[in-house]
Amino acid sequence: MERQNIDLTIVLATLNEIENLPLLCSSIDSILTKQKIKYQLLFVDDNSKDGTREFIIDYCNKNPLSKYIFNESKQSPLIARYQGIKIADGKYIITMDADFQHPPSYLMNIYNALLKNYDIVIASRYCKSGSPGNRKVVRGIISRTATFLAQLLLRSSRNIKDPLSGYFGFKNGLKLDIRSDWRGYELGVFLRASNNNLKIKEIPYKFVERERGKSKVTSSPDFVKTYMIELLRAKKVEIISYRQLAGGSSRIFNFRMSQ
Ligand SMILES: Nc1nc2c(ncn2[C@@H]2O[C@H](COP(=O)(O)OP(=O)(O)O)[C@@H](O)[C@H]2O)c(=O)[nH]1
Ligand SMILES: [Mg+2]
Repeated sequence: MERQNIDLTIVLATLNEIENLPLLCSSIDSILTKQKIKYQLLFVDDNSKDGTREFIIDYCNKNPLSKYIFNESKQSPLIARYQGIKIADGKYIITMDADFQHPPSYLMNIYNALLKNYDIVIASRYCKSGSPGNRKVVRGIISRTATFLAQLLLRSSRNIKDPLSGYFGFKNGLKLDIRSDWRGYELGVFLRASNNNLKIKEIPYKFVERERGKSKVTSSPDFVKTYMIELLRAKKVEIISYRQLAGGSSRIFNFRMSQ
């Protein structure tokens, strides 16, 4: 498939999202079709058992630009998104959650900002006019603490108000240093750590609570441990990336995004 013919790829990591996915896809379809954007949905599913896979197969049969990867065991949102990005055909890529916590009504704001020549456009809960919504106090504390740690540790995330937003778009072809055996959640952190001198914009959005289906990430028992390891890995990626800018080289990664 000729990548340049497709304007936009939307990468959706899914794990048992049958209560949300059909509705989400039709909402995305109606927004992007109205705007005459040539797009593909790219699903990466980790062995859902609730009918999500059957829906994805049916959707891709009806929408031949769209495609999917089915993993036979649970990977993680980080790796699922990474796998999707590697085979994305769009000139631009947007990653979003499949549970409506990232409302599709902001897709065009992200896409239009990308067209203004930004490398990355982040839908941000914490920039002016953005909002984290009515989340539970505990979830708010976890999110703010995790955000603070990313800003503290990573130079490439320091000036980003919402460095852990999973709702963001970027130009296809940016470098992305991740190992396929890493587990984690925050692809945006690695994307910024892998590249230097990116033009980044944050645009406001209102995060909403999940209404259907179950959260898997924040409720997972090893969430904190996995996130801390992930941050340290991103730090290493960042150090190597800055070192390369200064003239060195490294070969620790077992695969890289191709242009
Ligand atoms: N492929 C894949 N998708 C996942 C996995 N865990 C969560 N997701 C998807 O990633 C998105 C965010 O997950 P969610 O559990 O809602 O995260 P939370 O809102 O931070 O608790 C949703 O679209 C999930 O279906 C996973 O292990 N593999
Ligand atoms: Mg969620």
